Amino acid sequence: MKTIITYGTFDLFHFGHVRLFKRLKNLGDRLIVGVSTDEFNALKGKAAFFNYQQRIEIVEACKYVDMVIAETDWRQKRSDIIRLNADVFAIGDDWAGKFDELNDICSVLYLERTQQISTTDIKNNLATP
Ligand code: C2G
Repeated sequence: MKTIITYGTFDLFHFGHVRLFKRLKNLGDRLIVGVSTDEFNALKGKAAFFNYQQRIEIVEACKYVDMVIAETDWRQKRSDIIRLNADVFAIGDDWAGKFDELNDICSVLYLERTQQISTTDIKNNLATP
């Protein structure tokens, strides 16, 4: 069984996230998603609209997702990949090159982001009178 793993905040879940998960699931048999906790988001300098429990409820409901784990630390990826026997670590290309050091234990892929959509754009558009 080929396992894919990815990580993110996934706030205001949108079709860019869905298209990422769909592509990731098509790469293998099992997709594991690490969802950033509210505390880790603070470390990332992000304030999500939905809290951690709400965001994992939404991500778990996505038909492409097989397992959700908590992302609490920048350094957990290596141990997660080993513990969960992940074959591929993949993430959007806004992170291109940032996780290459994982390529001694799994394939590392950076997938093109979906254009014209982002959580930030949604927030900004809703905030504009
Ligand atoms: N994404 C995408 N297309 C978009 C928006 C987002 O493909 N239009 C992808 C991002 O590239 C990322 C994932 O969706 O792979 C989640 O994006 P965020 O929730 O913004 O996650 P991020 O803050 O990048 O956190 O340790 C890794 C970090 O937790 C990633």
